[in-house]
Amino acid sequence: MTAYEIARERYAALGTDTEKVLDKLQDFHLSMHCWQADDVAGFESTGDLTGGIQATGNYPGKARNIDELRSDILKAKSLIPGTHRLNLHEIYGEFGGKKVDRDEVGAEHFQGWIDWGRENGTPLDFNSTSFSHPKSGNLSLSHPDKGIRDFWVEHTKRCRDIADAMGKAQNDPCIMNVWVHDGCKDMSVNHYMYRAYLKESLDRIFEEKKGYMKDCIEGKVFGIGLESFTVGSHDFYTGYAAANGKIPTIDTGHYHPTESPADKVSALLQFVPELMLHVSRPVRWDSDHVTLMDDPTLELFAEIVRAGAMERVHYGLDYFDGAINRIGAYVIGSRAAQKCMLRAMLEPVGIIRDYELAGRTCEVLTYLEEAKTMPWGAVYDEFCTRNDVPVGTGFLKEISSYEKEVTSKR
Ligand code: RNT
Ligand code: ZN
Repeated sequence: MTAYEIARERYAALGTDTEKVLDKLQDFHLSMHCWQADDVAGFESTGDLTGGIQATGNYPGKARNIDELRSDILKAKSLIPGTHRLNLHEIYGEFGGKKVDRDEVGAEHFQGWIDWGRENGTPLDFNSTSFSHPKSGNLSLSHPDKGIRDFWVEHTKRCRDIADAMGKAQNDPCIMNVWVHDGCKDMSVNHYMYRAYLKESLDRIFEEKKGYMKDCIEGKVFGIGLESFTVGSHDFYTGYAAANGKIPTIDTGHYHPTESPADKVSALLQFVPELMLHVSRPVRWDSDHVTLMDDPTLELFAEIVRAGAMERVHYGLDYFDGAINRIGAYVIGSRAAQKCMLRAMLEPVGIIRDYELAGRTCEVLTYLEEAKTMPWGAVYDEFCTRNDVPVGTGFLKEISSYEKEVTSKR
């Protein structure tokens, strides 16, 4: 008997059909973030990354242009089982060496990506980009100066047009995220005014109904350099999403350290249609370390499956570690997210639910503990084999030869 066959029997004894789970895992698509490949630099300018976020590390070989980025992403995808989406930011457009300001961008700058997505079986998602720009400052959509607000409203509206064009071309809605860094470094007394401006800007942005894209909005506890106040806090966006039928984005790095992102799932889904995830790994702050199969991520995916909400969630990744091999970062993080989803789907939740309802806490804990050491690893290995990608640490060899032949020469 193979390790998988043994695993299949052991799970069957708990009422879980691993074949069905493998089919569902095949249907589980991550939205891989394009920005791990180049530390969120983009192709617009060579300027610094500003606006509440920071990439650290100087590992050699980051992608310097669109061809390198595409090649790196395809390499990473070849080592990740299943089929996945690509999440682009506006600053990754094809600007052909011309200066295209953020309020001038259009779908034509993403036609190359749309074609690439089609050729490579990779649906696209999208993000407006309000950071790393001379007009960003500390405030963008909530700036008291109407001219600055108008500029960012125009940018974000154009991004929705681009997302709509992507969704139409791929015949699959493009999920567009709006995250703005707006906040204050120090004491401030105009909080109500900033939030009223943000609300008004969002109302203007979302005025036009779109058929092929979905809007999501991402809150945050604080941004680096903007520690004292965040205009787009979680309360703000939860209220906005619930009132307007928008999708909240749960970025796992965006909460107080002891707050559980997993606990948001069953609460938010009572009031909003869907959720977007930005799966990340905060180490002491929103440091965007590579996603691992750690407890908070396991819990997040378990909560989604227990809520029966797999189809109501979009699974974006959002980390950018410049300190390690960037292809490896994609592969490790994507595989970790898949393992969390796999373990969630393998959980013998039917049995545990019944025990819980019967007040049998001892049995509940016993089954939850046993689930941790069940042979889920053999099921994941089987998934890799069926998808023709290296099992276990096998992908490392591929990554080091790509490093030797490609990225180290940059
Ligand atoms: C920042 C947000 C945001 C960005 C990306 C690049 O804290 O998480 O999602 O990381 O848009
Ligand atoms: Zn995020």
